[in-house]
Amino acid sequence: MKKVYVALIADFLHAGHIKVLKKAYELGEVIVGLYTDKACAELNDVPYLDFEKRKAVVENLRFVSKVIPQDSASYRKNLLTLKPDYVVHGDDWKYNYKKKYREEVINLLKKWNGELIEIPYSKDIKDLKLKDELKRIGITTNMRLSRLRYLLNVKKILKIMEVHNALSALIVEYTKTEDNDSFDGMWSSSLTDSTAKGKPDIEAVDLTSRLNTINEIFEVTTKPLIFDGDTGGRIEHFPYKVKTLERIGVSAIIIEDKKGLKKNSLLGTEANQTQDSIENFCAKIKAGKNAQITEDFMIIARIESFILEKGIDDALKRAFAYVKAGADGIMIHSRKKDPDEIFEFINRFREKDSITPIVVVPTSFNKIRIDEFEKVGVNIVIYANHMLRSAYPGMKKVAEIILKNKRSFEAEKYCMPIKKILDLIPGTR
Ligand code: SPV
Ligand code: MG
Repeated sequence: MKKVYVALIADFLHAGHIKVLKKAYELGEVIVGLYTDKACAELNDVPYLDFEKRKAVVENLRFVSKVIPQDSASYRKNLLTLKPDYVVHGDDWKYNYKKKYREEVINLLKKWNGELIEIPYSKDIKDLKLKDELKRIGITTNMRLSRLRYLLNVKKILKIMEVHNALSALIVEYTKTEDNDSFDGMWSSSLTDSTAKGKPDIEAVDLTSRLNTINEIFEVTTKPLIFDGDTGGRIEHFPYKVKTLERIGVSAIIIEDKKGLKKNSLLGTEANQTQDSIENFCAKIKAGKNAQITEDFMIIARIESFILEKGIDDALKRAFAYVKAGADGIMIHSRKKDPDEIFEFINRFREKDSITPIVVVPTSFNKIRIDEFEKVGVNIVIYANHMLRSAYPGMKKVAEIILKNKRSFEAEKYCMPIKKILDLIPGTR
């Protein structure tokens, strides 16, 4: 009996998979290398069903004789162990981001005269299309809520992008690079949600209004969302906030250790802002954690010591106290261009705590790449205001041009063609 190897994610089993497995079965005994959740993450294709759930389905298919884990996007380890006579795959990987793994498979198979068999993939069974369909159908509240923790478990670092309305969120939902990279989730920023509503970032936009924005975003997207909870408000009110956010499917709230009238952190000491005591802030974290109704919701504590120039020892002392009080993550903020204080904090925090997720918001220290953050142990990077800041300069310019020219012709080149605007919205055509 010949040995046949097929690697699968099998999040949504479809006719394409069956076609591949059927061909493999005709060739011999089929061993499926099922990508582990981490291997899927390497392919930027984190499944909705975890490994065990996917395994339960695949191992019961009649074409499959055995399922083993493939713990990397590369086939190398499993192929060297099994030395199969055949590897079977859809021919779509000749052209897409999996090309490099295909080349590796071909070279490995040469070592024992194995053969790669490729099955033509018809357009209508392309994975991508199925996933777009799923996005159109939507996602359940629980699935969206729990997805942030799941992503934190399977990916080394998450990229979160600011959204302030449904259209900006659609852009975040669908933007993808050639190697299948995309944003992992969304940030509901207090700064940009307030600004989009024409109000200052001082907790003047109330929770109901913030929730309206989020509901509109959730209607058209599937990615998880982190909520900028400002100071969290009064300790007595905070438990209600947590429950409300959970109920609509928000994955996490970040609260900052300031008190009184909050002003935006990027104003620093220019604004009159005060930091809460460690004791009070820990009590707020605890009140939130006690109120939570799901296991997956996260309360992340944001430290403002650098913003208020209180130094690294204060920041670290607060970080450890907040984790002890139950915080599910620590966000350390800075408004300096030079990232030294941020990196020193991360290194010193990681010496004592290798588990608690660290969040950074590199608005000022914007030259640091995602891989550099990953190397030092950051888990979440939030691009906190870029969708809003990139959208409005264009609007301002066009408003001025139309007034000056007394017609819109001159402004046309700064506007997106109507057809392209329509293409931003799935289901328009
Ligand atoms: C926000 O986006 O509202 C934030 C981050 O809180 S910052 O503006 O840098 O304070
Ligand atoms: Mg904010």
